[in-house]
Amino acid sequence: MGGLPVLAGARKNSSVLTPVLAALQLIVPALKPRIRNGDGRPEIVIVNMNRTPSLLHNRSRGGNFLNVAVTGTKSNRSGIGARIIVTAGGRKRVSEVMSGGSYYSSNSLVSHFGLGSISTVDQLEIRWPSGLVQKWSALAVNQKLTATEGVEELKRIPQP
Ligand SMILES: [Ca+2]
Repeated sequence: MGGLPVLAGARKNSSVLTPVLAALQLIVPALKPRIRNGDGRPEIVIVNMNRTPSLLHNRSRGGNFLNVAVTGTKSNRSGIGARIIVTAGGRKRVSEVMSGGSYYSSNSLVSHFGLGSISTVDQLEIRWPSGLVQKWSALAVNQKLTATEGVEELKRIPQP
């Protein structure tokens, strides 16, 4: 792999991951057919100091999922601090949009919810930093939704 350790899979739609994957695909064209973003199996990219990046390729079988991106209007545009609550299969899953993780690390601004064999999301709730709370119900799985603060309609992007 020409100095690029591929340890485990990758996808294209993450705002953080996309530029890194584009760079990786320029470096190692052989990776291009194998790296797919938004397939419900997230990858991890490690940007090593003074060395080539490492890609942790997710080769798991995967299951159903929902990816949620947010755009603030009254709150900050990136939606940092928004709390996303997904209720499905009798359980609640919570994610909070954060700008960073630990030292020299960053998280995707798109929240990923793994749902296994669950085929419908009962409810999606977003609690915006401004205090606004929005809810949607009966949503399909295996798609990326983009919610804009204060806008009732969700932008839907089917995923491969
Ligand atoms: Ca993937």
